[in-house]
Amino acid sequence: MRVGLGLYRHMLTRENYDFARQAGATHVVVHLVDYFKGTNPRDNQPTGVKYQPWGLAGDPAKLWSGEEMKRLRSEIEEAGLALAAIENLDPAHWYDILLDGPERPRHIENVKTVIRCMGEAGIPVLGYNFSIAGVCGRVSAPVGRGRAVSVGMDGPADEVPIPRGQVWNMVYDPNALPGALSSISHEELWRRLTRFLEEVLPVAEESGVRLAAHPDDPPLPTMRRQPRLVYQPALYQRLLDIAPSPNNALEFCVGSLAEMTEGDVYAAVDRYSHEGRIAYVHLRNVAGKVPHYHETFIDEGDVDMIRILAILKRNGFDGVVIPDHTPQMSCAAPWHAGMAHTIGYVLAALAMFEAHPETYRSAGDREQGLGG
Ligand SMILES: [Mn+2]
Repeated sequence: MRVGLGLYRHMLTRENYDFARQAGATHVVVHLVDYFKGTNPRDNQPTGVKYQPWGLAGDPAKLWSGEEMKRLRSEIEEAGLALAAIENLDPAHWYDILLDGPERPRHIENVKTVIRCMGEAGIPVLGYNFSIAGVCGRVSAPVGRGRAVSVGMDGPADEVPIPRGQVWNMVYDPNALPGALSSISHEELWRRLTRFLEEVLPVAEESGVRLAAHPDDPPLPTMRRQPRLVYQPALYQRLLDIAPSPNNALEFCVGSLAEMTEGDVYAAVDRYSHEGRIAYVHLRNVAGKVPHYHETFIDEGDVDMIRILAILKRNGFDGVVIPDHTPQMSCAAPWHAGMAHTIGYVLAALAMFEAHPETYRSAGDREQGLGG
């Protein structure tokens, strides 16, 4: 098991690579989507308004290039780290795959090109979130330990429809006509995902890139009058069943799984790490389940994180674990402090496993065979 740090686009600097190493990470996961274009980049998470889009999507005519990826990889390696994954596609490059619109054939080519470039640059994992509404409907409030500002839900979300020109909580067409997206069914969303995987997975296999699906955050059956895909653990299995390929994998988000109203997060970790379907892990603790929950620091909340890490260790998981979001810590660098705190906790657990193997050897025994 390796420990990594996820970095947003505006954080891809030598200073942050050094920070990652100082905190004890050996790997980084990078976001190339700029969520904060036209917004205040000091905010690491959307705050306040529930349905404020993150920002303007990228340039639909300009894909991320192989040169850019190779340059990024060498910068990261020069800093003594490894580039483990790119997390998320830019809505500008694939919105009509999600929406089944007229640009879909071109957008399928876009994704294939991105995957081929990743293969050439030696970047092994592409995290994605097959979601129309995206991460939304949550509120920020000082409800964390020590009045830390944290995100969560305080009841069912208002079903505010998505304006045209937006998808996945970003604006891809600022000049879109007025009006809202029409609702589709869950089966239609699964049909779109299945077509996407059928077309793109062969290229991922040829390129040596694993596609890693993030579950819905927050995991509710619908959001903004659109269906969601993976809002219960059994739906993760449905996604894997579309194709048995090892390149059809998971960006396993412990926090999102723990927020789900059904299933068991330990059983899911055990099953998918045992089966080798986890490309990388988002580690986050939470208190409560949808639609009443909030994100917590790693060492509190409902999930026994030592047990999660012990199951991964026992199953020989050799991928990367990164901190997901954390509550903001009251200091000059709220995001960095939360990341360092989480990484320190994970490193302590891993050191304990090395020194005292009995602390992980029986982990997962209770989970074997339960399924996810
Ligand atoms: Mn996550």
